[in-house]
Amino acid sequence: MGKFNRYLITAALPYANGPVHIGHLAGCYIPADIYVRYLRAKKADVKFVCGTDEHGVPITIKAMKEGVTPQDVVDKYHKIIGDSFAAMGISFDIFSRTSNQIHHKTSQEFFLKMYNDGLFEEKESEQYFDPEKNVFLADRYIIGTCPKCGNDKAYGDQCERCGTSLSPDELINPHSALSNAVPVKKKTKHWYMPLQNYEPWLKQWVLEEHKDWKNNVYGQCKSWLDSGLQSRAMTRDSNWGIQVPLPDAEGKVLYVWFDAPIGYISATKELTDNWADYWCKEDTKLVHFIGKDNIVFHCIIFPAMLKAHGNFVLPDNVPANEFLNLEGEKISTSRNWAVWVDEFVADFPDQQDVLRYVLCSTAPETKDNDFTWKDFQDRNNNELVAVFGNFVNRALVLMHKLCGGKVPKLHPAHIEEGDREIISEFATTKERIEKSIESYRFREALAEVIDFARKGNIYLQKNEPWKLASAIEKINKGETHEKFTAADLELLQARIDICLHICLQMSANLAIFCNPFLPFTAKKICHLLKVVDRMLEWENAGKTDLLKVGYSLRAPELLFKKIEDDQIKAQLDKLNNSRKKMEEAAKAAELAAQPAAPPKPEIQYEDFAKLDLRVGTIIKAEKVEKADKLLKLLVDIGTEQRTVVSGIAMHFAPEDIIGKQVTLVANLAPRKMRGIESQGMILMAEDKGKLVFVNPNEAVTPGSGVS
Ligand code: B3M
Ligand code: ZN
Repeated sequence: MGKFNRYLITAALPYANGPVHIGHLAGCYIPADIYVRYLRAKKADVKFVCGTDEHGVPITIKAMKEGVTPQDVVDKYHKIIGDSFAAMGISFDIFSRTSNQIHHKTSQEFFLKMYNDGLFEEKESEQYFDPEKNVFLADRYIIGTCPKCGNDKAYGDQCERCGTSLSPDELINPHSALSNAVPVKKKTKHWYMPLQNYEPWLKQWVLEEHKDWKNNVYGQCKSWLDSGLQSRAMTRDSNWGIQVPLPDAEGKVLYVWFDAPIGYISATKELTDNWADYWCKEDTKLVHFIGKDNIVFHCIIFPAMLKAHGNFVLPDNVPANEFLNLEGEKISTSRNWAVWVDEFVADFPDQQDVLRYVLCSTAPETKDNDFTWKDFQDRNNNELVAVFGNFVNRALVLMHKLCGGKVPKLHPAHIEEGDREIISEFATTKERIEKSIESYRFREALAEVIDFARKGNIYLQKNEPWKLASAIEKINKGETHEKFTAADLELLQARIDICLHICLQMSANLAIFCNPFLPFTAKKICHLLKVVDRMLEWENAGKTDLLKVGYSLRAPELLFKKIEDDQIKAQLDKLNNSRKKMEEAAKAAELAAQPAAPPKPEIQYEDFAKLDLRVGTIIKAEKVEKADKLLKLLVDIGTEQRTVVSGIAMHFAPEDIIGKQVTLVANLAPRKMRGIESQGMILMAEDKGKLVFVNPNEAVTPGSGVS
């Protein structure tokens, strides 16, 4: 790891406007945690910082939707998010928040230094303004009709229905989300960072000096740099955020993407008085773990800020992941298509390592990837239970059965080729894991861990110590015809000992190898092997003598348990139901917002008098075959019974409407529907999508006229 003497590892600061889901974990928190745990095991000097991003438009929108203050929102989600990470074993050294005083101060000082060095352009521009609420409107706060798809709830920056990015000018009928007023344009002053001035340096630094960055990251940077950078406003008009520290800047706050990455610095300050060692000394390796949507901010804008300010180290790497989908669809908060971490922890207590395992093995390291509950079950049952857990369990069970509960001897004189082969795997596996982790290929590293257990199972299967044991038993009972010497017996026991000695040393190594990925499991193995957690230090990896001969170990306990079909079904049902509920709520909201039908043109009394309206009683009702919406009714109108086909099957069950009185248009020309002649039409009132019969408010004789 060469020229670096300390490590500063950051994970993106999640917006405190909602809980975190598995996409967040897979995108950056699990990879970052694996890397940090590995570094700690190597006894590197490392700090792992994170916290919640508590400014910006998403927070204020959430507050507006929930009718609470932005402060309420961030307090609530800072806690929920922090608890979720802690439960998942994400081992931050600090989980801070950007609303802290220290962060406000740090960000303002950063801004002022750049300001005093003359690094901002002050520019006036026209921005949308809400004349009723007297505030400037961020693009998100302007709502209107999407010119592409007609969605009348498109935002000024994007239409969430068709995904088009928009600018407020493109919206049809734009109005303010705060007041419904039509926004007007108004002049406002802001401080811009001329990113184009940093372009030559960025091209050199990223495109020439960081060819080692991941393809997806390098590619995005290249396309930004190739298309040319422009000045970007580093301040906003808002009342939620960090005040611009200048005298003539009332109502102006720092742009959230200006302050948020500075949050990494503030969090380090909060963590340690030696923060400057981590941020200012050239021998620090700074690594930002993020998701792909944050690449430009971490690879271009924030480095340009650090460079402009001076005295700070720059990131050595930004190993961003792509996105994780869920059951073949994009994870979506608004459609509630997500697996929320707090809910996972509640539904699968003590199975955090299973999620860590699955999210690492399917991590979207090079391209978007899919999480499915079936795959979650399969990987647990076929890999963690059947390979990893099974191997450690067999080693312990057999040792208790065949070696008296103590670590058996190795008997060097009786070692064979197969033993030597597996022993050589200890060191090579360690090297491969190191290499993969150090190049941010965590899936590959984790596959090596499981492979090691798989090799253990094969080795055990080949040596079959249980068969050797039953051979010894037979000999001792005199159940065999051949002659056996004491030396023969000794050799058989030696072979059992060697095999289990090796399997137990492998189990100890598995604890060390899996520790960065599956920390809860590593601890469990230490407990079973009665070793202290210090054994997990990386310098012990690959050693073949971690457990002392004659040392007695604990009774085996299963490391992983099978996940049953009904658990998976419950998760899929939950996912589908929650989405259904969201869709229904959205539909209901849409209907509720629908105005009553527009007025129709005036008619004369004669037009109305043409209608023969009569009260009838429904005496029979049944569904029309192969027509979801239709009911076939028999209506008694005194003089006769009429068959009426009515499109109300989605609203009423046939058995519930028998005996109900209705108003019938009795002289409507008959019409065939689904082969049934409909002899009239029933009047209905429609109330925001709900249908109600129009009938007299007390029972009348069927056939009574209505006029
Ligand atoms: N809060 C965006 C996000 O959560 C943003 C990251 C800030 S990292 C400095 O995706
Ligand atoms: Zn649209």
